[in-house]
Amino acid sequence: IKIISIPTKPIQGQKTGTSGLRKKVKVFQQENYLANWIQALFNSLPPEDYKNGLLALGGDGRYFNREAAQIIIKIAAGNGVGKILVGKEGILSTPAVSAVIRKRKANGGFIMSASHNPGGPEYDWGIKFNYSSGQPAPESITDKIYGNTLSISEIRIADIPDVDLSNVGVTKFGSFSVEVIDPVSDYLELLESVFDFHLIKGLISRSDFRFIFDAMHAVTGAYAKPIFVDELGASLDSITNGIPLEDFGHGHPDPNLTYAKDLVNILYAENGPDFGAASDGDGDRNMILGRSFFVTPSDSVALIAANASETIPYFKTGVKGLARSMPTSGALDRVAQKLNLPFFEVPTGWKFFGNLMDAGNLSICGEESFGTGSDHIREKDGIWAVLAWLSIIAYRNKDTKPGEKLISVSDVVKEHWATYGRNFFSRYDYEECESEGANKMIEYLRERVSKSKAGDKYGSYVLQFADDFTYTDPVDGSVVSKQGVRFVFTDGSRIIYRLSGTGSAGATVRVYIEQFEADVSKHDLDAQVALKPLIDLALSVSKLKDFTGREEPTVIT
Ligand code: VG1
Ligand code: CO
Repeated sequence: IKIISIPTKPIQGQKTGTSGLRKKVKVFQQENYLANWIQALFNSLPPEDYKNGLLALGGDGRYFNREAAQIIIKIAAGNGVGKILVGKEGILSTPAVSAVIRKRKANGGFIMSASHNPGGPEYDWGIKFNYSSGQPAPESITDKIYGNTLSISEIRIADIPDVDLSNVGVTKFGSFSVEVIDPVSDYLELLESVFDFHLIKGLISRSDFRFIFDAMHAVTGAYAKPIFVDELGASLDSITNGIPLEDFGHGHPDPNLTYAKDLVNILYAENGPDFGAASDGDGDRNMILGRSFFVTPSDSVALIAANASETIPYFKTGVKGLARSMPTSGALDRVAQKLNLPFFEVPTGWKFFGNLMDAGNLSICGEESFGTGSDHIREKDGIWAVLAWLSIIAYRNKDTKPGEKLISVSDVVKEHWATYGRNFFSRYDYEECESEGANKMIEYLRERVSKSKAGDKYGSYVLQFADDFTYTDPVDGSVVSKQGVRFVFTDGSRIIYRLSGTGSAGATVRVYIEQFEADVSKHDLDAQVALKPLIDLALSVSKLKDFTGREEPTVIT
């Protein structure tokens, strides 16, 4: 094939955030913006990681993916990649890309998504690169890519026509080829090896169990019918917003109490379904609801961990270890302690779990931000989490006869709290604040941290320590700092402040609040009520209103 060299100039600001490079579509549409980043990536990888190699490519179906896919294919060919596996119509969820990379032993893969951020010409686009184990590229690589975007002078692109992505099959261009694959089959095959589909099917087909899944017009729309309906026997009308759309039907594809309000209303209506779930833009997040009951993600991962070896065949041989991101509540810590399992606390973002998994130290992990997963792949996995929950409910109801009351999602969670205690948790998001005020607030908090000492009084709370979280990777020794300011009190309560690394405009301030409660008689309290004193403290300690000018958060989870 003929390779053309196109001269180019560095573009500022192409630094990767928590999960890939995310900007407004309009930014990516600037001349060479995406091409520069892709070429900088190839300039950053050792040649043996891609020359004549195999890469995967897919995305969540959002606006600009079609153009982007062609650009990526041509630059990959121009840099000597041997073959690219692309999901049909460019569709592959984030967990499916991870699964495909692992199964096909690819050198890596691209994910075209800005995840839970809205899509469409006026909204967001994003790109992420995953490595050969299927995990998001580590910071050592993304830092290199950023460095190369600042010195780039040439893009190497293959002179080939656009590739038709609408039919499964192989197209050859000399030594380079593109294989369009079914987005579902490799992923489904993996899930079938992880879960007992027969057990889950038994639950879903019960007439006294009603299930609903909201795909939010995002990528899991392509997976929901093949998996829940065709394989597990759910009815077709149990899938809502099941068609992936380029703008997610004007929605904000983030499965939480604010942006998945329609689903929440259905579950909280009188005589609502028994089980509800939703997933985000790229299919790696999940929200789990019971009838009139919300499972906070920090509890979800703890509960899955506590029940995994009994209810999920993949974990029958044992769970190697557990991990959570730093702001995620300590509910999982208690399970690790009780089950005597290795436990890890990592910075926000899935990339930090992969090393622990590759080293064989970690099986199940999660984040408070609706991300849950395991070492079956190296990304969080929305449908995996839904199947894990269905497995638990199915297992617990193995012997529930027709006509008897089913053991519900809320029964299972309350029982878990009674055993382990309840970690009340809430997150307040202040989206699209002025960057200046938000940065100043974090500076101010860092200053407070440096002046604080154990024993300081904060209202009725006594400080155990305050810091800005630093993580040393136990596998490769790499260190990341400034991962979130935390105030930890002697009773285990915590207040944490971070700025989001996934936004595309202004700054999003996240405040995480957590308090442990052992007393069962208090477990039924609403989290907002139970946490009120600590939330007030969090707002006053940070002077958040003064710095951001915000009276109320945009999202509460
Ligand atoms: C957020 C979440 C984080 C998650 C990340 C990617 O990051 O807090 O837990 O891993 O999004 O999720 P931040 O930096 O905005 O807080 V996804 O589903 O957008 O890829
Ligand atoms: Co996502």
